[in-house]
Order: sequence, then C-alpha cells, then structure tokens
Amino acid sequence: MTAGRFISLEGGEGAGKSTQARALAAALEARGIPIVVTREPGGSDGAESIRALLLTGETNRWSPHSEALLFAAARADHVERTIGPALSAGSWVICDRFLDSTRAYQGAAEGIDDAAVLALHAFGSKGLLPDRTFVLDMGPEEGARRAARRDGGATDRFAQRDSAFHQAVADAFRRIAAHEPDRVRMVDATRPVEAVTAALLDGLADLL
Ligand code: T5A
Repeated sequence: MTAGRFISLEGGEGAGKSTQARALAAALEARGIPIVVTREPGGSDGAESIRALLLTGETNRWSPHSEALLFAAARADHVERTIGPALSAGSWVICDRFLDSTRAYQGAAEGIDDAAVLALHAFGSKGLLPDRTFVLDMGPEEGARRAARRDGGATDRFAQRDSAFHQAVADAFRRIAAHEPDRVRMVDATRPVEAVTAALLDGLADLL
C-alpha cells in the first residue's frame, strides 16, 4: 500500500479551516481517495485531553513555554496514534491546524523562538511536515466576526487575545509561506466556500 499525503489547513480564528477540511475531504473522496480528517489541538484520545487543558480557563493560565510544550505533547500523541497510522495505511490526512500554528501563536505572537518550536517538533513528532499546507488568509477582524456569528459570542482562551496578537499570528503565517513556498500556499479565504475549495484543489494538482 502506498503512503498517503498529509495536508494541513492553517490560518486565524474563523478563517474557514473546519469548513474547508470537510469540503476538501468530500471533493477528494469523490475522486476515490481515502481520507482521514483530523484537528489540532486534538485528534487522538490523549491529545483531546490536552486540548481541554489548552483551550479552557483564564487567558494567562499557561506560560508561553508551558503552552508550547503542551502543544508539542498533544501533537506527538496525534502523530503517533492517528496521523502516522493513517498515512501508512494509504489514506490522505487533512489536518485542521498543525505545526505552523505553534510557530505562529506560541512562536511569533508569544515570543518562543522558532528554532525551539522546531526542536520540540523534531523530538516529539520526528519532524513530520505536511506535503502541502494551505494558509486560509483573511483579516483577523473578519475571521473574528465569522467565529462570533457561529458561536454566538462564546470564545476560547486564544480568541480572547487582543487584535495585536491576532495580527502577529496573521503576519507569521504569511512569513512562513514566503519562506517555504514549495510546501505552504496562501489562499484568499474571503471568497465563497466553493471558490476556496476550488483553490485548494488547484493547489493539490501536483500531488494528485
Ligand atoms: N492553537 C492551536 C495554538 O495556539 N497553537 C497550536 O499549535 C494550535 C494547533 C484552536 C485554538 O488553539 C490555538 C489556535 C486556536 O485559537 P479551535 O477551537 O480549534 O481553536 O478553533 P480554530 O482552529 O481557531 O478555528 P475556528 O473554529 O475558530 O474557525 P475555522 O475552523 O477556521 O472556521 P469555520 O470553518 O468554523 O468557519 C467559521 C464560520 O464562518 C463560516 C462557517 O460556516 C462558520 O460559521 N464560513 C464562511 N462564511 C462565508 N464564506 C466562507 N468562505 C466561509 N467559510 C466558513
């Protein structure tokens, strides 16, 4: 059995990652490709337990260093128990957030050195990188509006951060895409759902 492909969707709050994970999965399944859709933080029993620690409670519940370690631990379990086995079985994996979220949130926005984030990833997850990463790009304000409409105003620890934090996250995703153009593609996420899905499929043409 041939190994599958690993795709991650990144971007700020409310950019449409979960919507596109489902839509892209449906489009690829229609082509006969076996798909596993998963998410971070979470995606395995252990990582889902860590997710609850990370997303609930006071905004400053964890220090940036503790938070980076918790995300790396959750990711290690997720890679070991869910992503790795699915890829080995020949499935394509679509992951709603992955390593680049830690680089953007804990790294750029919270001040953890990128080299330290990558070192944790090398130790915890053997440095696994997606074959393709899409950054769903839109202004943080529009993303926040979409998420607020969806959630009726309820927010998690990260959504409660100020606009400078979310702008730093958005800028970090753009920088990562500029430095790693073979792996990471920017996609304009302000368009209708179907247009964004079509752009993702275009961006996978060389892998199909
Ligand atoms: N985090 C995560 C870190 O700090 N470090 C890390 O390493 C990782 C992995 C996770 C939080 O953890 C942080 C980042 C996050 O703050 P989460 O609850 O999983 O939090 O939520 P997010 O990943 O932020 O994603 P959201 O659930 O907020 O939004 P999505 O998935 O991007 O957006 P989605 O698809 O739910 O869409 C939002 C709304 O917009 C509509 C949808 O129907 C929905 O109502 N929509 C559109 N409307 C118009 N046009 C379109 N094209 C639309 N697409 C979607």
